[in-house]
Amino acid sequence: MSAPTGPDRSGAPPTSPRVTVISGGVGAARLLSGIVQVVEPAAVTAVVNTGDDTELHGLHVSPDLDTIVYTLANAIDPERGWGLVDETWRTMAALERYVAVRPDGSAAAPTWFNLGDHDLATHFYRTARLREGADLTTVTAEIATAWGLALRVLPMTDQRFRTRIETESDGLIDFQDYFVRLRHAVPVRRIEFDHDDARLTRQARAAIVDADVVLIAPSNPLVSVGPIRALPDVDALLRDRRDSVVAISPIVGGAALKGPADRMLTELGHEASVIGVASLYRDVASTLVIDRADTASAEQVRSAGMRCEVTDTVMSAPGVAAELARTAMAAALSG
Ligand code: FO1
Repeated sequence: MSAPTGPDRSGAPPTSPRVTVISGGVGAARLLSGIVQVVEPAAVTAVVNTGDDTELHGLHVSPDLDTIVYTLANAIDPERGWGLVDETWRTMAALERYVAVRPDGSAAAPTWFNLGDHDLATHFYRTARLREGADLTTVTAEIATAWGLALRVLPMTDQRFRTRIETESDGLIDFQDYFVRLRHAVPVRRIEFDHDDARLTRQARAAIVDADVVLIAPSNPLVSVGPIRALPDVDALLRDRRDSVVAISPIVGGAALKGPADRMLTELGHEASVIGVASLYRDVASTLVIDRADTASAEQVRSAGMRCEVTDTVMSAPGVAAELARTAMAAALSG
Protein backbone atom coordinates (compact mmCIF):
# COMPACT_ATOMS: atom_id res chain seq x y z
CA MET A 1 0.00 0.00 0.00
CA SER A 2 1.17 3.56 -0.49
CA ALA A 3 1.23 5.16 2.95
CA PRO A 4 -1.47 7.78 3.49
CA THR A 5 0.27 11.08 2.96
CA GLY A 6 -1.50 13.35 5.43
CA PRO A 7 -2.70 16.85 4.80
CA ASP A 8 -1.31 18.08 1.47
CA ARG A 9 -0.05 21.66 1.68
CA SER A 10 1.11 21.83 -1.96
CA GLY A 11 -2.27 22.82 -3.37
CA ALA A 12 -2.58 19.47 -5.18
CA PRO A 13 -5.89 17.58 -4.83
CA PRO A 14 -6.09 15.46 -1.68
CA THR A 15 -4.65 11.99 -2.11
CA SER A 16 -6.01 10.57 1.13
CA PRO A 17 -7.95 7.33 1.12
CA ARG A 18 -11.59 7.78 2.11
CA VAL A 19 -12.02 6.39 5.61
CA THR A 20 -15.30 5.57 7.33
CA VAL A 21 -15.35 4.78 11.02
CA ILE A 22 -18.19 2.86 12.69
CA SER A 23 -18.27 4.84 15.91
CA GLY A 24 -19.41 4.90 19.50
CA GLY A 25 -18.21 7.68 21.81
CA VAL A 26 -14.85 8.08 23.54
CA GLY A 27 -12.80 5.30 21.84
CA ALA A 28 -14.07 6.30 18.42
CA ALA A 29 -13.40 9.99 19.07
CA ARG A 30 -9.80 9.25 20.03
CA LEU A 31 -9.30 7.05 16.96
CA LEU A 32 -10.77 9.77 14.73
CA SER A 33 -8.32 12.28 16.26
CA GLY A 34 -5.55 9.93 15.16
CA ILE A 35 -7.00 9.45 11.68
CA VAL A 36 -7.24 13.18 10.96
CA GLN A 37 -3.54 13.49 11.77
CA VAL A 38 -2.66 11.13 8.92
CA VAL A 39 -5.33 11.70 6.25
CA GLU A 40 -7.25 14.70 4.96
CA PRO A 41 -10.05 15.35 7.49
CA ALA A 42 -12.43 15.93 4.58
CA ALA A 43 -11.85 12.29 3.53
CA VAL A 44 -13.01 10.99 6.95
CA THR A 45 -16.57 10.09 7.92
CA ALA A 46 -17.82 8.89 11.30
CA VAL A 47 -21.05 6.86 11.27
CA VAL A 48 -22.15 7.27 14.86
CA ASN A 49 -24.34 5.32 17.28
CA THR A 50 -27.49 7.16 18.34
CA GLY A 51 -28.86 4.36 20.52
CA ASP A 52 -27.59 6.30 23.59
CA ASP A 53 -29.64 9.37 22.67
CA THR A 54 -32.05 10.55 25.31
CA GLU A 55 -34.57 13.29 26.09
CA LEU A 56 -33.98 15.37 29.23
CA HIS A 57 -35.73 18.65 30.13
CA GLY A 58 -37.43 18.28 26.73
CA LEU A 59 -34.01 18.40 25.04
CA HIS A 60 -32.63 15.90 22.56
CA VAL A 61 -29.21 14.78 23.85
CA SER A 62 -26.91 12.77 21.54
CA PRO A 63 -23.93 11.80 23.72
CA ASP A 64 -21.84 9.91 21.14
CA LEU A 65 -22.29 12.55 18.42
CA ASP A 66 -21.32 15.29 20.86
CA THR A 67 -18.33 13.37 22.24
CA ILE A 68 -17.00 13.07 18.70
CA VAL A 69 -17.63 16.70 17.77
CA TYR A 70 -16.17 18.08 21.02
CA THR A 71 -13.13 15.78 20.87
CA LEU A 72 -12.30 16.62 17.27
CA ALA A 73 -12.77 20.32 18.07
CA ASN A 74 -10.30 19.92 20.99
CA ALA A 75 -13.06 21.08 23.32
CA ILE A 76 -13.79 17.82 25.19
CA ASP A 77 -13.15 17.56 28.91
CA PRO A 78 -10.16 15.20 28.78
CA GLU A 79 -10.68 13.63 32.21
CA ARG A 80 -14.38 12.83 31.88
CA GLY A 81 -14.25 12.05 28.15
CA TRP A 82 -17.68 13.69 27.71
CA GLY A 83 -18.89 17.27 27.90
CA LEU A 84 -16.88 20.43 27.46
CA VAL A 85 -13.57 21.43 29.01
CA ASP A 86 -13.73 24.35 31.49
CA GLU A 87 -17.48 23.71 31.84
CA THR A 88 -19.58 25.37 34.53
CA TRP A 89 -22.60 23.76 36.23
CA ARG A 90 -24.78 26.65 37.42
CA THR A 91 -27.91 25.37 35.65
CA MET A 92 -27.58 21.95 37.28
CA ALA A 93 -27.13 23.60 40.69
CA ALA A 94 -30.16 25.84 40.07
CA LEU A 95 -32.29 22.79 39.24
CA GLU A 96 -31.81 21.48 42.78
CA ARG A 97 -34.34 24.09 44.01
CA TYR A 98 -37.10 22.25 42.17
CA VAL A 99 -36.14 18.76 43.29
CA ALA A 100 -37.66 19.48 46.72
CA VAL A 101 -41.09 20.36 45.28
CA ARG A 102 -41.17 17.74 42.50
CA PRO A 103 -44.13 15.41 43.07
CA ASP A 104 -43.48 11.67 43.34
CA GLY A 105 -43.41 10.08 39.91
CA SER A 106 -42.50 13.32 38.11
CA ALA A 107 -39.52 13.18 35.75
CA ALA A 108 -39.01 16.97 35.95
CA ALA A 109 -35.63 18.37 37.02
CA PRO A 110 -33.55 15.22 36.55
CA THR A 111 -30.24 15.98 38.23
CA TRP A 112 -28.60 12.58 37.78
CA PHE A 113 -27.55 13.41 34.20
CA ASN A 114 -25.21 16.39 34.18
CA LEU A 115 -25.69 18.92 31.41
CA GLY A 116 -23.10 21.69 31.63
CA ASP A 117 -24.02 25.33 31.03
CA HIS A 118 -22.13 25.53 27.73
CA ASP A 119 -23.02 21.99 26.58
CA LEU A 120 -26.69 22.98 26.99
CA ALA A 121 -26.36 25.31 23.99
CA THR A 122 -25.73 22.28 21.75
CA HIS A 123 -28.85 20.52 23.06
CA PHE A 124 -30.93 23.71 22.70
CA TYR A 125 -29.80 24.10 19.10
CA ARG A 126 -30.28 20.43 18.15
CA THR A 127 -33.72 20.29 19.73
CA ALA A 128 -34.92 23.51 18.15
CA ARG A 129 -33.74 22.48 14.69
CA LEU A 130 -35.32 19.02 15.01
CA ARG A 131 -38.59 20.69 16.04
CA GLU A 132 -38.37 22.87 12.93
CA GLY A 133 -38.38 19.63 10.94
CA ALA A 134 -34.66 19.31 10.10
CA ASP A 135 -33.34 15.76 10.28
CA LEU A 136 -30.58 14.70 12.68
CA THR A 137 -28.09 14.31 9.80
CA THR A 138 -28.57 17.95 8.78
CA VAL A 139 -28.47 19.27 12.33
CA THR A 140 -25.35 17.25 13.17
CA ALA A 141 -23.60 18.67 10.09
CA GLU A 142 -24.54 22.18 11.24
CA ILE A 143 -23.17 21.49 14.73
CA ALA A 144 -19.94 20.02 13.31
CA THR A 145 -19.53 23.09 11.07
CA ALA A 146 -20.16 25.40 14.01
CA TRP A 147 -17.27 23.66 15.80
CA GLY A 148 -15.03 24.09 12.75
CA LEU A 149 -14.77 20.42 11.82
CA ALA A 150 -13.81 19.31 8.32
CA LEU A 151 -14.57 15.61 8.83
CA ARG A 152 -18.15 14.37 8.34
CA VAL A 153 -20.07 13.29 11.41
CA LEU A 154 -23.18 11.26 10.52
CA PRO A 155 -25.77 9.82 12.87
CA MET A 156 -26.43 6.19 11.95
CA THR A 157 -30.13 6.92 11.47
CA ASP A 158 -32.48 9.89 11.35
CA GLN A 159 -35.19 7.86 12.99
CA ARG A 160 -35.84 7.24 16.64
CA PHE A 161 -33.67 4.40 17.97
CA ARG A 162 -33.21 3.70 21.68
CA THR A 163 -31.01 1.10 23.33
CA ARG A 164 -32.63 -0.41 26.39
CA ILE A 165 -30.97 -2.53 29.00
CA GLU A 166 -32.68 -5.29 30.94
CA THR A 167 -31.11 -5.32 34.38
CA GLU A 168 -31.56 -7.82 37.17
CA SER A 169 -32.38 -5.09 39.69
CA ASP A 170 -34.44 -2.54 37.75
CA GLY A 171 -35.98 -4.42 34.81
CA LEU A 172 -35.93 -2.92 31.31
CA ILE A 173 -34.56 0.63 31.44
CA ASP A 174 -33.23 3.32 29.09
CA PHE A 175 -29.55 3.13 28.27
CA GLN A 176 -28.66 6.34 30.14
CA ASP A 177 -30.61 5.16 33.20
CA TYR A 178 -28.36 2.11 33.22
CA PHE A 179 -25.15 3.90 32.27
CA VAL A 180 -25.32 7.16 34.22
CA ARG A 181 -28.05 6.86 36.88
CA LEU A 182 -27.07 3.33 37.93
CA ARG A 183 -23.38 3.95 37.00
CA HIS A 184 -23.45 0.73 34.92
CA ALA A 185 -22.92 -1.11 38.20
CA VAL A 186 -25.82 -3.57 37.90
CA PRO A 187 -25.77 -6.91 36.04
CA VAL A 188 -27.22 -6.89 32.53
CA ARG A 189 -29.54 -9.66 31.34
CA ARG A 190 -30.37 -8.50 27.83
CA ILE A 191 -29.99 -5.60 25.41
CA GLU A 192 -32.98 -4.45 23.43
CA PHE A 193 -33.03 -2.06 20.50
CA ASP A 194 -36.27 -0.13 20.54
CA HIS A 195 -37.09 1.41 17.17
CA ASP A 196 -39.75 1.44 14.56
CA ASP A 197 -38.13 0.28 11.33
CA ALA A 198 -35.17 2.64 11.72
CA ARG A 199 -32.89 2.61 8.69
CA LEU A 200 -29.30 3.56 8.05
CA THR A 201 -29.33 7.01 6.44
CA ARG A 202 -28.58 7.33 2.73
CA GLN A 203 -25.40 9.27 3.62
CA ALA A 204 -24.21 6.64 6.11
CA ARG A 205 -24.89 3.85 3.62
CA ALA A 206 -22.85 5.64 0.93
CA ALA A 207 -20.07 6.26 3.45
CA ILE A 208 -19.84 2.52 4.18
CA VAL A 209 -20.08 1.47 0.53
CA ASP A 210 -17.83 4.12 -1.06
CA ALA A 211 -14.99 4.32 1.48
CA ASP A 212 -11.58 2.87 0.67
CA VAL A 213 -11.28 1.79 4.27
CA VAL A 214 -13.88 1.00 6.94
CA LEU A 215 -12.70 0.87 10.53
CA ILE A 216 -14.74 -0.40 13.45
CA ALA A 217 -13.67 1.81 16.36
CA PRO A 218 -12.60 0.44 19.74
CA SER A 219 -16.10 1.07 21.10
CA ASN A 220 -18.36 -1.27 23.05
CA PRO A 221 -19.25 -4.03 20.52
CA LEU A 222 -22.68 -4.63 22.10
CA VAL A 223 -24.10 -1.18 22.90
CA SER A 224 -22.06 1.18 20.69
CA VAL A 225 -21.29 -0.79 17.51
CA GLY A 226 -24.22 -3.18 18.15
CA PRO A 227 -26.96 -0.61 17.45
CA ILE A 228 -25.35 0.36 14.12
CA ARG A 229 -25.06 -3.30 13.13
CA ALA A 230 -28.68 -3.86 14.16
CA LEU A 231 -29.90 -1.55 11.39
CA PRO A 232 -31.05 -3.42 8.29
CA ASP A 233 -28.31 -4.17 5.73
CA VAL A 234 -25.35 -2.88 7.76
CA ASP A 235 -23.81 -6.32 8.34
CA ALA A 236 -24.42 -7.23 4.69
CA LEU A 237 -22.74 -4.00 3.51
CA LEU A 238 -19.73 -4.73 5.73
CA ARG A 239 -19.57 -8.40 4.67
CA ASP A 240 -19.59 -7.34 1.01
CA ARG A 241 -16.36 -5.43 1.57
CA ARG A 242 -14.99 -7.47 4.49
CA ASP A 243 -11.41 -7.45 3.11
CA SER A 244 -11.09 -3.71 3.72
CA VAL A 245 -12.92 -3.65 7.06
CA VAL A 246 -10.65 -3.57 10.11
CA ALA A 247 -11.82 -3.63 13.73
CA ILE A 248 -9.84 -2.38 16.71
CA SER A 249 -10.40 -4.29 19.92
CA PRO A 250 -11.87 -2.24 22.79
CA ILE A 251 -10.75 -4.99 25.17
CA VAL A 252 -7.12 -4.89 26.28
CA GLY A 253 -5.76 -7.56 28.58
CA GLY A 254 -9.29 -8.80 29.31
CA ALA A 255 -10.58 -5.38 30.42
CA ALA A 256 -12.38 -2.45 28.85
CA LEU A 257 -10.39 0.79 28.91
CA LYS A 258 -13.55 2.73 29.71
CA GLY A 259 -17.10 1.72 30.56
CA PRO A 260 -18.66 -1.66 31.20
CA ALA A 261 -17.85 -3.53 27.95
CA ASP A 262 -15.89 -6.30 29.72
CA ARG A 263 -18.58 -7.05 32.31
CA MET A 264 -21.34 -6.73 29.74
CA LEU A 265 -19.62 -9.20 27.40
CA THR A 266 -19.30 -11.74 30.21
CA GLU A 267 -22.83 -11.20 31.51
CA LEU A 268 -24.22 -11.77 28.03
CA GLY A 269 -22.27 -14.97 27.39
CA HIS A 270 -19.29 -13.67 25.40
CA GLU A 271 -15.65 -13.91 26.30
CA ALA A 272 -14.23 -10.61 27.63
CA SER A 273 -11.08 -10.93 25.58
CA VAL A 274 -9.77 -10.26 22.09
CA ILE A 275 -11.02 -13.74 21.19
CA GLY A 276 -14.53 -12.76 22.27
CA VAL A 277 -14.23 -9.59 20.18
CA ALA A 278 -12.98 -11.62 17.19
CA SER A 279 -16.03 -13.91 17.45
CA LEU A 280 -18.31 -10.87 17.29
CA TYR A 281 -16.54 -9.25 14.34
CA ARG A 282 -15.13 -12.05 12.18
CA ASP A 283 -18.10 -12.14 9.80
CA VAL A 284 -17.88 -8.44 8.97
CA ALA A 285 -14.18 -7.55 9.37
CA SER A 286 -11.10 -9.24 7.95
CA THR A 287 -8.62 -7.94 10.53
CA LEU A 288 -8.61 -7.36 14.27
CA VAL A 289 -6.07 -4.91 15.69
CA ILE A 290 -5.13 -5.88 19.23
CA ASP A 291 -2.89 -4.34 21.86
CA ARG A 292 0.64 -5.56 22.59
CA ALA A 293 -0.67 -6.71 25.99
CA ASP A 294 -2.62 -9.38 24.07
CA THR A 295 0.25 -10.54 21.82
CA ALA A 296 -0.10 -14.08 23.19
CA SER A 297 -3.66 -14.24 21.81
CA ALA A 298 -2.77 -13.22 18.23
CA GLU A 299 -2.63 -16.81 16.97
CA GLN A 300 -6.02 -17.60 18.51
CA VAL A 301 -7.50 -14.55 16.77
CA ARG A 302 -6.08 -15.91 13.50
CA SER A 303 -7.54 -19.34 14.26
CA ALA A 304 -10.90 -17.62 14.77
CA GLY A 305 -10.69 -16.54 11.11
CA MET A 306 -9.30 -13.01 11.23
CA ARG A 307 -5.97 -11.51 10.36
CA CYS A 308 -4.41 -9.96 13.41
CA GLU A 309 -2.26 -6.85 13.84
CA VAL A 310 -0.55 -6.18 17.15
CA THR A 311 0.28 -2.59 18.16
CA ASP A 312 -0.32 -0.01 20.89
CA THR A 313 -4.06 0.60 21.04
CA VAL A 314 -4.32 2.57 24.28
CA MET A 315 -4.64 6.08 22.87
CA SER A 316 -3.11 7.94 25.80
CA ALA A 317 -1.37 10.47 23.54
CA PRO A 318 -2.08 11.91 20.07
CA GLY A 319 0.98 10.14 18.61
CA VAL A 320 -0.35 6.73 19.69
CA ALA A 321 -3.72 7.44 18.08
CA ALA A 322 -2.02 8.50 14.82
CA GLU A 323 0.14 5.37 14.75
CA LEU A 324 -2.88 3.15 15.49
CA ALA A 325 -4.76 4.86 12.66
CA ARG A 326 -1.82 4.24 10.28
CA THR A 327 -1.63 0.56 11.25
CA ALA A 328 -5.37 -0.02 10.90
CA MET A 329 -5.59 1.77 7.56
CA ALA A 330 -2.55 -0.04 6.17
CA ALA A 331 -4.17 -3.36 7.13
CA ALA A 332 -7.41 -2.38 5.41
CA LEU A 333 -5.70 -1.14 2.25
CA SER A 334 -3.63 -4.31 1.96
CA GLY A 335 -6.72 -6.51 2.36
N1 FO1 B 1 -21.81 10.37 31.68
C1 FO1 B 1 -21.83 10.23 33.01
O1 FO1 B 1 -21.27 9.26 33.53
N2 FO1 B 1 -22.49 11.14 33.81
C2 FO1 B 1 -23.12 12.23 33.30
O2 FO1 B 1 -23.72 13.00 34.04
C3 FO1 B 1 -23.07 12.41 31.87
C4 FO1 B 1 -23.64 13.52 31.25
C5 FO1 B 1 -23.48 13.69 29.87
C6 FO1 B 1 -23.97 14.84 29.24
C7 FO1 B 1 -23.82 15.02 27.89
C8 FO1 B 1 -23.17 14.04 27.12
O3 FO1 B 1 -23.04 14.23 25.81
C9 FO1 B 1 -22.68 12.90 27.72
C10 FO1 B 1 -22.82 12.72 29.09
N3 FO1 B 1 -22.32 11.59 29.74
C11 FO1 B 1 -22.38 11.44 31.09
C12 FO1 B 1 -21.64 10.54 28.97
C13 FO1 B 1 -22.51 9.50 28.39
O4 FO1 B 1 -23.84 9.61 28.43
C14 FO1 B 1 -21.95 8.11 28.19
O5 FO1 B 1 -20.57 8.08 28.30
C15 FO1 B 1 -22.28 7.56 26.84
O6 FO1 B 1 -23.62 7.58 26.50
C16 FO1 B 1 -21.71 6.16 26.64
O7 FO1 B 1 -21.15 6.20 25.40
